[in-house]
Amino acid sequence: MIKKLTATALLIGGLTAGAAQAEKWHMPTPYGDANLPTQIAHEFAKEVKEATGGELDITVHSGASLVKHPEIPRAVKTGQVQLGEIFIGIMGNTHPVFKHDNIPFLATNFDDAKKLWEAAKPQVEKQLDREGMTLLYTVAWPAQSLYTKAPVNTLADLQGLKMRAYSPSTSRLADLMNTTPTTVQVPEIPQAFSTGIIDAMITSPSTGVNGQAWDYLSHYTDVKAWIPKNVVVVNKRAFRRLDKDAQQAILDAAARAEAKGWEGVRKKAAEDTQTLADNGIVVSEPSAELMAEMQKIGDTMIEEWKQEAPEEVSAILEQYQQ
Ligand code: PCA
Repeated sequence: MIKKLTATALLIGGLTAGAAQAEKWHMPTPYGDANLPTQIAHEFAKEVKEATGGELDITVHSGASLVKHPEIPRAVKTGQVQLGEIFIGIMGNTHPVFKHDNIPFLATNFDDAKKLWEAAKPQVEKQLDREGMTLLYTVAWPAQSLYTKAPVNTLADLQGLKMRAYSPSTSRLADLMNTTPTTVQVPEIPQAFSTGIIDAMITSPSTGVNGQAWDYLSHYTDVKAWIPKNVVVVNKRAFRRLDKDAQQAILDAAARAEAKGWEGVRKKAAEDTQTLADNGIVVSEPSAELMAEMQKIGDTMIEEWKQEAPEEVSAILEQYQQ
């Protein structure tokens, strides 16, 4: 434990094995080191270590190397690991409040996404707390757009295709688009395309660049349908066991991570869209017809979402639309 060891640990540190008193924490993350959220996770861990004089040493296990992504929420909840990073949308079946993150056309620019997050945050914190977890920070992804192997003018061009899904909401979206949802994790995207497991996906320019989308598809239609987020959560008991200084070090580093994420993602969105084009992908604006069709699906999904948890969802929507 870390309690009240600071002065002694620092003094003895020079003489004995140094980090002997340090508390070791493990932080699984879903995505690889090339991703902005993972880079921020590494910086977060480093800042906590520095601020606690090495007493709290967080190891980031990126790319789902320690815990598979769908299992990270449970690993943090049960205290198998002390903290972890999760794509909020994958918790959509745990409680509908997490679905605020993957609703098409509810928030499609970063200012709105931030506003939506502020509206959803109290509800999300409440649910996480019930699950034994405390929210530390979020990192947004660039807006989610459509990747295909042929141009798309209307939804009819997608009919019957196998569409990648990465959350309960995106499975539902694929259904409503008359495509077949297929769950594929990020590292498996290139192989899933080349073996015909999926024909299309909706994700960020960053994930397209990360997986070298130009190797297996040709068109990017910039529908900018929603702006999802990763959340970093800590096991409540593990956090409480820390002394006040260490807790504060975590909260301070988390606040910096949150600010860095919202700023960094804007730059990433522009850069990565350019990289797709530079590598030969046809980047185009969606047709008015495609947008109208997709927005209609978005409206349906908002209605369905409201019905799932009228009280919480209305609270989020009212706060957001204020
Ligand atoms: N990339 C991740 C989550 C959202 C994104 O842009 C993915 O495709 O799974």
